[in-house]
Amino acid sequence: MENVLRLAVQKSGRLSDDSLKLIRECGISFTQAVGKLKSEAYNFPLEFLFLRDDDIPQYVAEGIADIGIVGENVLLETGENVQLVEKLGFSKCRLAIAVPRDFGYESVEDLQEMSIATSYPRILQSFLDKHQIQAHIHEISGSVEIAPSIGLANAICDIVSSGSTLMSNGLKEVELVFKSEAILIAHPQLSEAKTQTLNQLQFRIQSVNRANNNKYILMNVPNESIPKIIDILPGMKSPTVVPLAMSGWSSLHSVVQEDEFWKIIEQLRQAGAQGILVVPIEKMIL
Ligand code: PRT
Ligand code: ZN
Repeated sequence: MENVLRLAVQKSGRLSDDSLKLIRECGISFTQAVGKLKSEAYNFPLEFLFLRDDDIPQYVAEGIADIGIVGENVLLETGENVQLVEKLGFSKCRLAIAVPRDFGYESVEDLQEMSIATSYPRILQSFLDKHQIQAHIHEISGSVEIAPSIGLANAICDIVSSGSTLMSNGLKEVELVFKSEAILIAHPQLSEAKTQTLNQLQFRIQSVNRANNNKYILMNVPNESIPKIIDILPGMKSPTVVPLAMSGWSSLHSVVQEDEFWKIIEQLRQAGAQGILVVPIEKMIL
């Protein structure tokens, strides 16, 4: 079928579970047989190719896969010509430079003439060029964090998430090079039929991600406090206000972003809101 999109996802690793979870949350059903390289969806024009993450940008650039889910760090490092369709909000991490904890690091100038071990030589080189630093890049494919302790390099440039790997190897983070998250990429010249399927998929992904980032909130409010509460609720111009059986009180319904919710909860209580309920949203269509 000419409208079937072939999606490249990581076979097994940090991106795999969240990538497949997102596809399932989009209402797309499939089975993944152990050890199999390919699979197809039952109820959406989508096929899967399970690959190593490093190969995904090239497969998509060459059109062997139409779309792919990969870390932005991997795309940038490979430099392949693909289209960035959507940031997906999971597998967030950063590429950072770290030095031994007792190194008296003051500024990026301290990297001058250093030897830096990394699996991301291209991204590191462009960071060094931007800051006019001459350093020696030592490319290694794994266990970058042990390079300083075995005398292979003075510093490293590696992916950091919680920071505990750096800490347990006696290193400290000194420069942020690049912030990354999982992204959906596409071949730059998809056919009309495949572009339509991609638009449908992207619409579903956006609805799922929006829902995951927002909560439905309900609270009981004395009528005289309604204007104050509406002021506190970010971005909502007209929340739903429903009268309660008890006179002088209303139930107020609104949608708030989860990270904002924790900032405003205390203000809502102080303004007189009671019985606050926070409910997950399954899909959110704008
Ligand atoms: O086998 P394959 O080649 O497919 O997988 P891989 O081993 O190359 O990649 P994988 O599965 O480890 O990571 C896939 C993607 O997840 C990366 O390209 C990043 O976009 C993203 N990601 C998110 C991470 C991390 N978080 C992460 N913490 N990738 C790697 N790490 C490693 C990092 O290299 C370091 O060793 O975890 C360690 C640091 O973690 P903290 O939490 O101790 O700071
Ligand atoms: Zn890899």
